[in-house]
Amino acid sequence: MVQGSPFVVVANRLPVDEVTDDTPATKTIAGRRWRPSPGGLVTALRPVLIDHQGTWVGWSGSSGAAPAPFDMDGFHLVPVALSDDEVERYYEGQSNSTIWPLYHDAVEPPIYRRRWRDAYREVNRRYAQAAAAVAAEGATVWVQDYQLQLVPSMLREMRPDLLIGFFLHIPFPPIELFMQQPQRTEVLRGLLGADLVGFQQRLAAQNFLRLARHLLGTPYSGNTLEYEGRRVKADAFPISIDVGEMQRLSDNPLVKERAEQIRKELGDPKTIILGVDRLDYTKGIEHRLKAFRELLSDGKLSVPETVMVQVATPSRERVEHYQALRVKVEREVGRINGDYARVGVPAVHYLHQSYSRSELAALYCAADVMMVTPLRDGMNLVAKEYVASRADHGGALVLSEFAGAAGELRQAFLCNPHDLDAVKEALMRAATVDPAEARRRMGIMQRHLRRHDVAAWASDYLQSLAEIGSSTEPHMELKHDH
Ligand code: ADQ
Repeated sequence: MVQGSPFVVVANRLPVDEVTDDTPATKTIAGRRWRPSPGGLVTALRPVLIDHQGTWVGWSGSSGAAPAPFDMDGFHLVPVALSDDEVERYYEGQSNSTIWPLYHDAVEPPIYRRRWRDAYREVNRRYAQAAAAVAAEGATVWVQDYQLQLVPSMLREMRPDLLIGFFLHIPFPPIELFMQQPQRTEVLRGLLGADLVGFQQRLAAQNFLRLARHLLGTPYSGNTLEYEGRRVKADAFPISIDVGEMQRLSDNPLVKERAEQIRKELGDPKTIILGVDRLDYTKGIEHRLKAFRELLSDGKLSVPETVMVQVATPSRERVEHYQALRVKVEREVGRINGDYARVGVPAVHYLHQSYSRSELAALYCAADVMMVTPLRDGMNLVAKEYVASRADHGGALVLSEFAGAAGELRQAFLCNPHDLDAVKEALMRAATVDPAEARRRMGIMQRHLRRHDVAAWASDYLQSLAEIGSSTEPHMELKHDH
């Protein structure tokens, strides 16, 4: 363990999973096995972490005593301990039953509990302490996401020498919604501890600047505000995916073969409609299923010419809202299949499972229409993965206007997911689009993604943070030229 990292990432989770089997690429430390967990964030940050003896601070995923810090994949990992009670109150409670729904337009009512807020504060302090202990003098610390909104100010208090960034992966709500939060001033002050607060969209950065003026009377000009004698910048940095990985996967002959096999297994339909989401009420899965059912009932679509595949990855299964959603989605799937399936020919294939990257790529390659219709979403990486995997320029994307991705993927078939008729219309337009027009749209979106991948995202953010650093205290220089 190197003392004093010049670059520290702080996130709820470490980019590793504990495994019990003998899977390859695992590392055993003190009798426990770890495997790197794939993800855009770690892919983008790995080169920066490796170049700068970086450290990642986060929870290991299992409750109880934290494992000792260890090295993996070329950088250091510092596990933070969470007890069962803290997992329930900080993670399932305050993070995923209060903040998550509130920041997603309150599409489910947020639940407010004092004991959750207390745990959130205590746990945020623990992450801040871990980062403060490991960061070198003048280091850059990048805090990630809604679970850790108090970390920037706590960290600044402990270590005023640090350059602190924060990035919010989910939407930032308008003032009227944010003001519901009993912890509102504390959260805002927490975020203002950062030098740069990054959001997925410009509108979110605007919401933040306006909120600071409204709640604390903090003046701002452009996207910079003055707070306690410091400058804090709020800006948009739309996150992206590892475009190269997705293209390589979809070019792989085994993936191509698997895509064909999927088509066959589905009965060689004319149109395959695909949805891939975490099973989350923000993703609009129920609305999408209803739109499909109505189109079958209107006679505009029929089985077996058209089939739908809905992958709904298990998620936050101990949280009440998620349990209720699962029941509703499965009831809707049952209803559609009850009315429109035949023996051996389901109308909807519903898969409540996780898949490998290559199986996901094969599904994307097999899908004629991809439905990404969240009611609200910070970005939505699935939409970008689908586009990146269609180097053949085939397929059509139906995309919600309420996904951050809609700000970039303008050639998708955009729709308002709250308006069932609009979802049906967009689905029909995508299913019946002229192939030349579909290719033109996909080509433009592909070109956009090639220039805006996740490495460019990380580099833009860190560049912007470094510029703030060089105009204030002397901070350690961080190169980010990948
Ligand atoms: P999420 O809400 O989790 O992310 P999303 O951006 O779509 O949503 O990312 C999901 C990821 O999980 C994708 O990379 C996808 O491939 C993967 N995945 C989905 N189903 C899977 C399955 N069955 N098996 C394996 N992998 C699966 C949050 C915000 C988003 C924001 C991201 C990144 O809610 O708005 O885009 O963070 O900032």
